[in-house]
This record gives sequence, C-alpha cells and structure tokens, in this order.
Amino acid sequence: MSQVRNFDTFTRAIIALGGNLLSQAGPPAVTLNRATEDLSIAGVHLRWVSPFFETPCFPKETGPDYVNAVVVVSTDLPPPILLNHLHTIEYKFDRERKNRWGNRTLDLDLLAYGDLVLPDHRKFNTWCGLNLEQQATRTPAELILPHPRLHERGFVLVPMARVAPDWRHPVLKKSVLEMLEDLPPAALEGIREIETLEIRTLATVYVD
Ligand code: A4P
Ligand code: MG
Repeated sequence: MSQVRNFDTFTRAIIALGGNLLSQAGPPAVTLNRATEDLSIAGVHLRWVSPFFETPCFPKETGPDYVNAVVVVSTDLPPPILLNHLHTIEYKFDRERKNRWGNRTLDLDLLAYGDLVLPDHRKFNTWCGLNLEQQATRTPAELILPHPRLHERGFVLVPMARVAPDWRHPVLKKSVLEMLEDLPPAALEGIREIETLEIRTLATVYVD
C-alpha cells in the first residue's frame, strides 16, 4: 500500500503565539521558538512561521511587552483535538490561567481552521459583538472559530499577514490584508519585528 499522504484531506489551520513572561525555557522569544518546534506531531505539519514581533501589552501598560508570531500548519486533526494539543504545549511551558488577558509565558490561540465557523454563525456573532468589559470577563467554554478577536488585534494581524495574507474571514468576508488596513493606527503602535538571528542565538543559550 502507498505510504504517500494525500494532502488534499488536510486543512490549513492558523495559530497565534504570544507570551510576555519568562518560562523554564527562557524569555518569550525562546519559549515561542521551542513551542513552534513542538507543534509538529503526527497529523500536524508546520508550513509557515512568521517573523517574531515585540508588541506593547494590551490592555496598555498592564504588563511587559509581548513577543507575538503566527504559524500555519496543515492538519487532519479535528479542531478540538488540535486545540488540546495547543493546551498541552502551553502547560509544558508553564502557562497558568489566572486572569483573562493576564500576563503569560505562552498563549496559543487557534485563529482559524480553513473557513470553518464554530459553533455556528449566531454564537460566533455573539462572541464577536461583546463590549470591552464583557470581553475581559467572559471566557468561552467551547471552541469559537475564527478566533473572535483576531480582526481587532494588530499583534495578531501583523504576523498573520506575513504567512496567510490571502486567508479570508468566513464571516467578515475580508482578507487578512484588508482587516489589517481597517485597523486604527493605535492598534499598530509600537509593533516591531525581531531579527530571526537573535531568536536562534537565544535558543542555543537556553537549551536544557
Ligand atoms: N477558546 C475558545 N475559542 C478559542 C480559540 N479559537 N483559540 C477557549 C483558543 N482558545 C479558544 O482562552 C480561554 C478559553 O477560550 C480557553 O479555555 C479555550 O478553550 P485563553 O487563551 O486562556 O484566554 P485568553 O488568551 O486570556 O483570551 P483570548 O480571548 O484568547 O484573548 P487574547 O486575544 O489571546 O488576549 N497583548 C499583546 N501585545 N500580545 C498578546 O498576545 N494576548 C492577550 C490575550 C492579551 N494582551 C496581549 C496578548
Ligand atoms: Mg488566548
């Protein structure tokens, strides 16, 4: 029997990485680098890794700057299983869930799974339409896709535009580049690309 995988059955999934606290692996850029390596398992194939960006903490002045990145994988894992995989990696790198939007060593969000909308359009629109206070206090018990805040966040859209500029939001009907153009300038303030070379060097310093 042929051992060649049929990649037509694989879906493009897009994952956001972020962190602003030291983990056992090292500073956030090192943690993100190591987490990216851990993404590849049976059924998850790493396709693209964006450059890493330093980004001011959101909400403003509530913690140290973050490092953010976005990766694209092709996968045949169902979305909830892929999210479990992301949570396993978060815990490996000392993620603690105390406060919503709290400072963290590593956050892995599933931004998109092809053009899937979960759990359905109505619930997606409810999560998408929350005001700021509701966003900061309500935590979804089920997987919401696309991630309901991705279109509002410079720290997501800037790296996402480097690896999936053409992905179209299945509800908002806009490409990543169009969503990026729609952002107010304040959402992009202070976002700076980090040299990949610097990240690799740090990674060798902090290897176990
Ligand atoms: N959940 C539902 N849908 C998803 C999804 N598509 N991806 C559930 C990931 N998780 C999803 O998630 C809370 C619950 O949502 C989980 O149980 C999961 O099953 P979380 O990741 O623990 O919560 P969170 O990260 O505090 O909230 P959220 O809505 O993901 O917020 P963000 O947008 O990740 O905000 N500032 C900068 N500069 N850079 C950042 O990366 N991140 C945050 C967190 C705040 N400020 C930041 C950054
Ligand atoms: Mg998150």
